[in-house]
Amino acid sequence: MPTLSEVLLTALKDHGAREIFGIPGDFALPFFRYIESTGILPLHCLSHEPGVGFAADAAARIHKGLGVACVTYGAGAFNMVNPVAGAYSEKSPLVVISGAPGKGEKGRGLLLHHQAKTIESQQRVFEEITCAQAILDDVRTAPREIARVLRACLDESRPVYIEIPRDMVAEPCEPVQPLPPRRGDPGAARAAAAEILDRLKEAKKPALLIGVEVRRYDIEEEVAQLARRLNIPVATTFMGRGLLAEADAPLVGVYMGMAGKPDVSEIIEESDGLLMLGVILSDTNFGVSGRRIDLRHAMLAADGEVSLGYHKYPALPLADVVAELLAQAEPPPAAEALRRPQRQVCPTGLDADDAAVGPMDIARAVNDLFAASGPMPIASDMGDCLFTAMDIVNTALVAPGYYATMGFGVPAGIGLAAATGRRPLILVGDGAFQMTGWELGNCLANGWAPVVIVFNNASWEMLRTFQPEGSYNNLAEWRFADIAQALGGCGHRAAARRELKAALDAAMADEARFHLIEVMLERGAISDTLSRFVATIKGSNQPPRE
Ligand code: TPP
Repeated sequence: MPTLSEVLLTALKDHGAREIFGIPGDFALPFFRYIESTGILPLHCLSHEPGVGFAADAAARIHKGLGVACVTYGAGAFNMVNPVAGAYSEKSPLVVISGAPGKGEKGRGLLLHHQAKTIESQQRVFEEITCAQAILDDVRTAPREIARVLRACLDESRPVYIEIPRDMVAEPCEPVQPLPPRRGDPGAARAAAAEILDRLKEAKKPALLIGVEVRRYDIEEEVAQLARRLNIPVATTFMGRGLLAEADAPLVGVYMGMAGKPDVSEIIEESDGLLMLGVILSDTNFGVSGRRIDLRHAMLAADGEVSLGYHKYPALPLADVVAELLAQAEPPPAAEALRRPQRQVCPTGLDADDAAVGPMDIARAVNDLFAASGPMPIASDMGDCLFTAMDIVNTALVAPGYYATMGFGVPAGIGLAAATGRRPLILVGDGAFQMTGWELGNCLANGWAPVVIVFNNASWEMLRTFQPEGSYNNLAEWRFADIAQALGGCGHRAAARRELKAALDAAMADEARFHLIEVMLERGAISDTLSRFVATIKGSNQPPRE
């Protein structure tokens, strides 16, 4: 009979996991030995648990399946609370596996090292930010527990928590029988789809707004097909940027309300039949709309239910609704011209001169690069780099667009490299790089060679835009390019546009190691999108007028 460790690893693989990111500790070492000796899934060790969590989250996002982060009890797992909270809020199916004290070690009357308050404190903390939990302390129930938790992870597209006591890893255990995906009532799906299609038919200006769940449930192709069949314009939310990047769909761009492009805002805000698929109703996706969308009249399929105006169809998974919409939607009449909305026009043609680089020059340079060498998947941190990414041509993008944690970019780029085998582009501010940039030191040994653009404005610039007077927003000028070589990569400092172009060319010519391009930006030089975003947020945060 296999061991509990082998059973867990095989179940992870059967549920779509492709690799494990981790950092061991004594409570996790016995399980790590099994990860390595069985070779069921490759293991990538990083340097700090936040990096582990972000990398596994990004892998889950790009795989459209499970990401796995494996850590030790207490000091390791608590270090990962922030990335797991982010994955929960942004609906990323991340499996947290934590080693734990052995069953025989509990109840000795001694406090165990890494214990915060009680032995169960860690589990209780993670209960708040995961959708299902299991403690594998009984081999008779373990296969069912593993099946339940992994099914929930995929069905809800949220993190789950598995704790494995260190004296259980070698126990013989029956294999896991995977559970079927959760389905909705077919009658409810038919009725909801019929009602949605009726409303769309009645509308003079129907439109589709799509969000991250479309990728999480792997239905991008179906949604693209639906948009073509309905022949209506599609926008993505801020968080959904990158969706339908490779699909043939009437995509108009990213909806960001008053902070976005006016033509896209008009299509969404003036629609009298707005269908939102897999959209998270967050302030970054919607607050910037200045409440110009009347959510009471919009149609929303997300979070496992469908809301149509004042009534709901509960327990209806997004994939079921989309499948039924596709089954019922009639193709547009032959006479109707197929909508080919103009895709977003992104800035190109960097002048490689001696002028100082601004954020929009970075977008321009990257667009030129993608036009010449093909697009790369992008991992972006929070900060102006993410707003700049809105002017980069639509390509696969992972970013904390709603939860907005810093520190995501570099480890998420590593997650993309490990998960896809492709070379990613990482966009990161200097403040965020200070948090997790060291993880680049793990690239050489693993064969990852990201191209990293650090937006170095010696500042927490996003915060400065909200509160310009605070001197605490000034950062010291770290010389990031200089550390690249010591970490096994190659560094470039670019203050002039000519230097930026040369650095990108050098990075593309060398795929053997990571390239860190430190772009020197003036404090206060921000992207067009960030300046609109800040103006909008500042406006909407004003106290209501009497
Ligand atoms: N800590 C975390 C983990 N996440 C956060 N979002 C913040 C603090 C608050 N915060 C939001 S933006 C920001 C801070 C501190 C500054 C970001 O600075 P940088 O990465 O240099 O990007 P820039 O704003 O300069 O573009």
